[in-house]
Amino acid sequence: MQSSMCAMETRADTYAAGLSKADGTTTVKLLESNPAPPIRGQNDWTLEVLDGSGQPVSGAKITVTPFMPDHGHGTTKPTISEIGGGKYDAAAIYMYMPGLWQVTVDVTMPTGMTTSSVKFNICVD
Ligand SMILES: [Cu+2]
Repeated sequence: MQSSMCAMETRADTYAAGLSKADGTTTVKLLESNPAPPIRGQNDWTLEVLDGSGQPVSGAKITVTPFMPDHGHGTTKPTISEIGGGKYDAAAIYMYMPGLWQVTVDVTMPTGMTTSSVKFNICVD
């Protein structure tokens, strides 16, 4: 019998394209995961950064840090590149173990003055 650990994981977000997280006036949207929903293994995410007026933010500095809170470890570092129009590609998000991954997105605004941090809680089987 197949069992899904994630079906029981109440801490996880339900993945949907456009999943949105906010910290203060900054919003980060997970526009798309490839594959969708995210899988155990390699994932590529398209993120969008919006300011307090809902305007896309170009030229932000982004870091993406996956971490397994139950095991106290991370993984390899994703590769970030700016697409334009407030969109950013986070490639090689390598969630190599089944379970809950906290994927933290840290954003430094182009002015360098404002930093924000959001977490996407993703379970992979
Ligand atoms: Cu682990």
